[in-house]
Amino acid sequence: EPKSALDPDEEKKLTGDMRELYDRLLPSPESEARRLQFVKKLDKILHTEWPGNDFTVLIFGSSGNLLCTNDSDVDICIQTPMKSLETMHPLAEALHKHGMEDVHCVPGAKVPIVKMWDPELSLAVDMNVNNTLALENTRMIKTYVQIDERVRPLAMIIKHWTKQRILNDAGIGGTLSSYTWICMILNFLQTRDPPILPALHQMPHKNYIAQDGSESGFADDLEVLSGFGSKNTETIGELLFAFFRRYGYEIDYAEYVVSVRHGRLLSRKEKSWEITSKEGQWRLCVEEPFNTTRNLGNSADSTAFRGIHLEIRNAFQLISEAKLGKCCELYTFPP
Ligand code: 3AT
Ligand code: MG
Repeated sequence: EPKSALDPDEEKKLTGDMRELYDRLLPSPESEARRLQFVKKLDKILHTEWPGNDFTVLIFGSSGNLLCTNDSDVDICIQTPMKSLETMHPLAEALHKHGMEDVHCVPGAKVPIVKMWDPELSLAVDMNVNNTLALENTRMIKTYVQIDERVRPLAMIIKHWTKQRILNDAGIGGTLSSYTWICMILNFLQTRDPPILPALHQMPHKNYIAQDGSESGFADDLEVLSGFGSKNTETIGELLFAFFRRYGYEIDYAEYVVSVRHGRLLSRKEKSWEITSKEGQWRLCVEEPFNTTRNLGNSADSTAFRGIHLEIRNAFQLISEAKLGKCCELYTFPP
């Protein structure tokens, strides 16, 4: 019963509105410059505090994968042989001393991180030491974004929608991280007919052994990859409509696992992620592309996911009437 396609004039309006919103979401050169300035500043702080040590400051997350907006945080990984920094406390102290505000360690996180606010550059920063895993998934996302020009506007708009509706806080909110949403978008584009994105892990590539010993690697030669989706002529408006239709009505969450690594849906059976409790069928399953035993959907329990699913259906309804503005309206707690 959900509408199967947009009317041509609605499609035109929606695509036009998306172009306009996308232009507003793109980070300004000034905001990009502030991010780079922060890297330089941090490098200087590290060398002042611990002279004679080796440090490499690397950007990952949305500041490195082409999907950030002006107000995205900066995700930073410090690579150093100085093991004592891995506890994060000396680092937090030093950063506070150099004018960072609201510096605090996040103990519950899977990887220890320090969060802070730089008042001089107006930047929120998440920082870790020697956790290089996320650098590879950042590079993977960036590669996918560069393959087809529809990926960036579509993903930035869907991310914007998740933020407005408060659906992207894997920590406190019990919803889904930006990274999980991005994997859902990539898999959606891999499974269009004809596909817009390939499965990079399934194409010939050089192997790469990550620092934790796990084998990773994916095809990354853009000369070969760009133009992959050109047989598909869908517009970004049609794709946004189809995205909400897919996750709102088409996927049987009791049966399937979203897999970017394989570029298709896997059955829960072939992953051995079968439902063990009644509650389990309502969980979203998204395979982490590098560490495939991890389910990125786990951050939302069944109740939280039911709420997310309702938000997706609500978005579908509004998008099927080409109401992009209404769809991306800020969530306010019901009075
Ligand atoms: P925002 O623009 O900040 O919302 P982001 O892509 O930077 O989007 P996050 O700040 O939530 O997303 O996360 C920063 C990076 O950390 C993104 C990804 O490279 C990595 N990451 C986040 N969650 C996971 C996860 N569950 N497993 C592996 N890597 C992750
Ligand atoms: Mg980020």
